[in-house]
Amino acid sequence: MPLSSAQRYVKVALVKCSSQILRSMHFFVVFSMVAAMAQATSVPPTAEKNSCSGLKDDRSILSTLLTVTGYSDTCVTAVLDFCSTGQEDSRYVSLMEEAKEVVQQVSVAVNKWESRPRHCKDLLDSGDSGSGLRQVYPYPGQPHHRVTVFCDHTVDGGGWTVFQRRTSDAVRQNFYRTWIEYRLGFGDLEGEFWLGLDLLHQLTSTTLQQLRIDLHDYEGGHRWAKYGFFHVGAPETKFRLSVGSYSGNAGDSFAARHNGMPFTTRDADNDNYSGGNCAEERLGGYWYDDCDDSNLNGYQYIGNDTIGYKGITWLHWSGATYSHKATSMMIR
Ligand SMILES: [Ca+2]
Repeated sequence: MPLSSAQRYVKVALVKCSSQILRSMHFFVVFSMVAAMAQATSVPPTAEKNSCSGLKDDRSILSTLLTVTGYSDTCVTAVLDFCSTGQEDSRYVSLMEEAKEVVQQVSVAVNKWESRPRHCKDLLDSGDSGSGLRQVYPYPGQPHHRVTVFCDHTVDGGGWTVFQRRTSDAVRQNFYRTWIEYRLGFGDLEGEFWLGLDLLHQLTSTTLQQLRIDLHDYEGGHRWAKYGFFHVGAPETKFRLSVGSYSGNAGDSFAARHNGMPFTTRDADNDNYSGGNCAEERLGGYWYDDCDDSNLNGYQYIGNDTIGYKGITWLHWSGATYSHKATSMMIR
């Protein structure tokens, strides 16, 4: 249905107001919202003279929505006040043309941004089935903020973004690290590494993610654990772990004990162990309880060559005194 002159003016004026936030998604959202509202309340051309009545009725809702979405009070008031002035819209024809152009440009930019891969599953879906280092854009509203991740398309259908890996390669990483190191990540993405809690929070916050953990022992054994839900909380929650819905053949040494726990490092004790710091006890950084059923960031002892609990352990497969040869943790 055609838009009334007042509704067209509101749209045009909002476009002009929007230069302050043109680079954000807000613009597109608001424009769509206003267009939808205008459409819902649009009237036949013959009724244009009284066309403000619908907007007047919706004024408080519209005003709240626009303010919350990022427009200034002044801007919103000016646009909505138009309805009570009875001005004709003929003087805004060129503005309308300009607005159309801006909207076109924004639509193109938004579509381009939305088609960028957020993680490895997006890359796989777009036809890139090669495993290895790839660039992704996981930050909503920051279309130029790219990060490098390691994609694994060799396991369980592929599309996995790896965030932790232990290997038995000659070059080993130290995993007994500080809070800031676990936040920012460390190591070699093609060898041993921890991707970083900040990024992990981001990667698990935009869409529902599964977690897959693979474990290898020194005798050629391989087992896995998969979780239907995995989320890492914001920094304010100390990167609290939400994980559940186990399947696999390694046993659940992760969700049952560690779900709901904040992260702990040797310099940031957020665990449930009143006798000390689990990160110091277990030589790693993890979502320790008091302390753990698994310790995938523990010290790289070899097999049974450990005094217990300090190695790369997974209680329900190999007990507390066996340290694994290789592990990976990845999301999809
Ligand atoms: Ca403690």
